[in-house]
Amino acid sequence: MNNLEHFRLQFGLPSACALPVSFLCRPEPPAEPGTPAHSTAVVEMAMNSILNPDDIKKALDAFQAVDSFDHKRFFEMVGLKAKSADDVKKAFHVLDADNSGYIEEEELKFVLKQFDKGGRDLTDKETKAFLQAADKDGDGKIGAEEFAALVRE
Ligand SMILES: [Ca+2]
Ligand SMILES: [Ca+2]
Repeated sequence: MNNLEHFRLQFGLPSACALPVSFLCRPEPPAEPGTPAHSTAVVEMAMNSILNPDDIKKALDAFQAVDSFDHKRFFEMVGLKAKSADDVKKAFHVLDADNSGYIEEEELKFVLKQFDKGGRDLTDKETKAFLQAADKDGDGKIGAEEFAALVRE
């Protein structure tokens, strides 16, 4: 059931296009061109241009085991901790896959895949711990400042 159908049923309205409210009959607006549709190839290139691919591989290998992820050691191993503020910012933008200006929990779960497409998903436990460590203002997502502070920890 789509939203329109749901709306119609909820308010006991007749079939949508019999309504005088013409906006309800309009088809979904087309997606904005060039927005989300995240290309893995582009992402990989971006992370690889900031960090050494060998370091990324080593770091990902080190945290293969479920629930072994440790963001402090990870950022150190991939070499991000030693990078300039500018590079850390670039990394943040790669991890903010939907360009919302924040790394949300959903993005955090797949954070290792942004370093290398062979990276595993974080478990819910790891994702929550990661978010909690970074989210100093408690809004449930990681801002650029929070990310930079976490990397430097
Ligand atoms: Ca985001
Ligand atoms: Ca936050």
